Amino acid sequence: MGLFGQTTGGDSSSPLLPFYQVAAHTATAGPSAFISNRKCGRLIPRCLLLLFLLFFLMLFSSTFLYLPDISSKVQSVGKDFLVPDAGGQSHQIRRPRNQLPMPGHDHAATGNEGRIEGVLDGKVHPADENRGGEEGVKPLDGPVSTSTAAVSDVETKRRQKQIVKMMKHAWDNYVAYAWGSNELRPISKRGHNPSIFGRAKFGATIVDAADTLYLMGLMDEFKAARDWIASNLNVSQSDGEVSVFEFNIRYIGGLLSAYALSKDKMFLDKADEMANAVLPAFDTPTGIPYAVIDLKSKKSKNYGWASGSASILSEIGSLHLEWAYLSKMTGKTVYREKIDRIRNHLANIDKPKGLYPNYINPQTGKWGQVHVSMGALGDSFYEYLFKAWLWSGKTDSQAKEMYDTAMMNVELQMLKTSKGGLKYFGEYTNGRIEHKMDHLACFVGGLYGLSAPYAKDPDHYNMMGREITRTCHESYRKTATKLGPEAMRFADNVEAEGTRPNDKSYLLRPETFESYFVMWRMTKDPKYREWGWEAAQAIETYCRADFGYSGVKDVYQESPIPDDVQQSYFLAETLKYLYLLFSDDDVLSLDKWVLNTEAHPLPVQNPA
Ligand code: DMJ
Repeated sequence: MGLFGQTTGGDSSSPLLPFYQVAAHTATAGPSAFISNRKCGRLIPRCLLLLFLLFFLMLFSSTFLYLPDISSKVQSVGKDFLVPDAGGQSHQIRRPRNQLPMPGHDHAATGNEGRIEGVLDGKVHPADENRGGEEGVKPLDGPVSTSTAAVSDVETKRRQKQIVKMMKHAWDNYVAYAWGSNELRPISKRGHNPSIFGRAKFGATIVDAADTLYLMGLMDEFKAARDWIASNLNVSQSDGEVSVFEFNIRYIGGLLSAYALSKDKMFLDKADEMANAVLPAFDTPTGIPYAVIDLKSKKSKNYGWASGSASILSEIGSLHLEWAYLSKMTGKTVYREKIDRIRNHLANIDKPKGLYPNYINPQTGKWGQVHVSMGALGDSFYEYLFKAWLWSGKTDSQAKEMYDTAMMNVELQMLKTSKGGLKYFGEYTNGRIEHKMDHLACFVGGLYGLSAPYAKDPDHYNMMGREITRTCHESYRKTATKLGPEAMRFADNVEAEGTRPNDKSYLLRPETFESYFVMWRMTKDPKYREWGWEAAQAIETYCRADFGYSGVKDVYQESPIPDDVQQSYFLAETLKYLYLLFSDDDVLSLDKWVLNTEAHPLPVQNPA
């Protein structure tokens, strides 16, 4: 029986036909109405063939008509839809659902016209090439590479450009939605003014980001930052208590670095003004400064929570680079005198088991609670001992001796190896070790690498640099987002993982990338560039919002909730280290520049 075999002379639309036959008949009656039923009745096989051809023709044309829609969907999903891996295969990346808006939907606009090229170390930075802002800011579109083989120079250059695009996205949205505020809230599109900078809008992101803009050749943006600083950054505009430490590393360090790079004296004058405003914080019997100061009233104090209002080691020990350079550039000895006094006190005081506790009383000069850490409260004290020696042209032997001895003793007391063979620094409290290492401590891998050539046992320092950096990479590798936790713990069944709610955030921190960058420069092992690229893509996937970059609250969740803060150090440090990781060695040569703990480069004095 043929398809139309039962239409025995009756009306083809006869209600007598069974339902399926009416449907079939109607289906062929539209575009193919020119085929007579009679003819079909006689030539059924040929007719069927024709019908099949028509069917495929319809299918093809409808697909064609829908194509633009499909392709625009693929475009809007971008790399998160299909990402080719190193082997050329495709796989899906999971994007956080509901929390972070999809990238690429809205971009803050800044003009791209009138650019000039930046010059550094006699090397011209191709500002036009670097901008990546011409066609709007797009998310990273590169492959997720798991290979540790060296990638080509072209690929490295491409990655570097992608980091510049990230900087543009962070900066442009800060300009559009938070200009003059300290930081940006990238989800709610407004300013964020954390208490460490006082109550006023004091442009922390502008000052912190300026040298990164300069290095990346984003000269229009650098000029906008420069003009804001020249017109608006005045101590008289400050309000409330600022952290002496944060003010130093971000403002004074940022200004000095912008001065060192651009030679624009306005930056030096501002740094001088800022440091001068902080001086009253040092008016203690020991010269050890208080933690916070009201820049207007000049009142200073310590935090009540800090071991009975003690000063904090990392804070009082992270002034040396900036203040020594400031003295040298301004000719004002007062800055140098302040830091020398702190240094001498720390050098001469008795140390429990050779360790430097995190708390010290500025009235008595005695240690507070014996808590020792390479992370929060301790970290950059160790960094500044070594870097002060480097900065001095390797002449500050007191700093180098203190560094060598301090590192020997923290290793003796606090260096541990996990069951799985990961090396880490635990935290020491009165002889007991807590098996926890902060993300903040992840700079230590790079510090070991940087200091290895000058160590008594360079091989040991190199090994430590590699191993601590590996541990930090592991803490990233083990998360759902491939972002590292704020703190990692080690126990019988726990290896480099955050286990408590407060451990699990990622606050756009730079320390792990700092170590990747330094270890790359020191060893040329391509895995550090690969690790940095993996992390950049993880940031792009999980931290990028429509209006900037946000930290996330739980790196172990596939759809982490954003914290809605774009930290100023993300522009000062995180993106700068990633940019430098994909740069040639003569961009901020480590023989000529020392980076402060906020990644603000200062020129080495009388390099050997
Ligand atoms: C930065 O401000 C500095 O790196 C500081 O030394 C530690 N904390 C942040 C970044 O995590």
